[in-house]
Amino acid sequence: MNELKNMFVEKLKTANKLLVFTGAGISAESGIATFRGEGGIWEKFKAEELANFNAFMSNPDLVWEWYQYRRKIINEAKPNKGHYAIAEMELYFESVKVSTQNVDNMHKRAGSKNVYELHGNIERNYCLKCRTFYNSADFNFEYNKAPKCKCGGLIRPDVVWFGETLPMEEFALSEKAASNSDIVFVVGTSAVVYPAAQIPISGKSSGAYVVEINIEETALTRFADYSIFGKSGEILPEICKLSKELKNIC
Ligand code: BV8
Ligand code: ZN
Repeated sequence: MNELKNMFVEKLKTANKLLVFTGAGISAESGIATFRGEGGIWEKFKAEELANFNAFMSNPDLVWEWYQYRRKIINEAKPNKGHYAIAEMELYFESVKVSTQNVDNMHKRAGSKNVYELHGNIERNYCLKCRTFYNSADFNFEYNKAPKCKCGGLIRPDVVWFGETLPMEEFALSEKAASNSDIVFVVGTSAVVYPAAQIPISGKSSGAYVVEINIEETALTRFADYSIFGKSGEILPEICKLSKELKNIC
């Protein structure tokens, strides 16, 4: 075990470029429920019932209400020490990029400058008909009624639903970052949703050192060079502090 740790410290010392790939687990300590864990938001509902286009078209108010419920939780939540540690690490490395599956805006709120949102952002919405964008903050959208655009079209959340393709640019930039990084951190994801879960694997096949941070084993653990089991809100600040020391930045 110690040997692995020493290897990790060595990699951290010499690394210049990092990619941090995150999932719902990094926001758990902000009080934002994950998807698949116990107490996860999908325990009550099935993803198929809500996070897909057909569900929205057949019952727009139900799906809209679910997003309003999540927005309320996210607006009342704050980034946690894990989000802030990733933002701070930008001071100690040539580049730190974040590729997130989360739609909760927490990385940007914590100050991370290069964030690729693979599954969109719950704060943004757009009209199905004329594609006019609406920020949730600008509109006191009604809680449980899917709003209509001035053109009469239905407004939907700007998130990627099941069966929908990911934003090409965010995905391509994440793939490129994974392939050019010395270390790819994989934080708080069950790594079951594709094509997002492909990102760390692309990094690995391009020679990146893959470090997983999770409270339990996942589908990705067997790919990882080093797995650190525990809460990301506790582990990431430790890694940030170690990085600062290793780069002997006072
Ligand atoms: C696509 C946004 C091309 C919305 C999400 C059949 C038909 C169509 C597609 C498919 C199909 N079969 C498979 C697919 C592909 C499908 C897929 O992968 N399905 C899976 C479930 C099998 N993917 C898609 O549909 C994608 N699009 O493929 O398009 C296409 C087009 C047409 C037809 C075919 C293909 C689109 C996927 C995006 C779906 N949108 N969310 C919203 O948020 O409402 S997915 C959702 O899952 C979130 O984005 C979430 O981030 C993501 C991944 O989940 P995780 O983040 O990993 O969260 P999870 O709860 O699972 O895990 C949390 C982890 O954290 C756990 O490991 C836990 O241990 C850990 N943890 C908890 N606490 C902590 C912690 N770790 C550290 N510290 C802690 N404190
Ligand atoms: Zn419109």
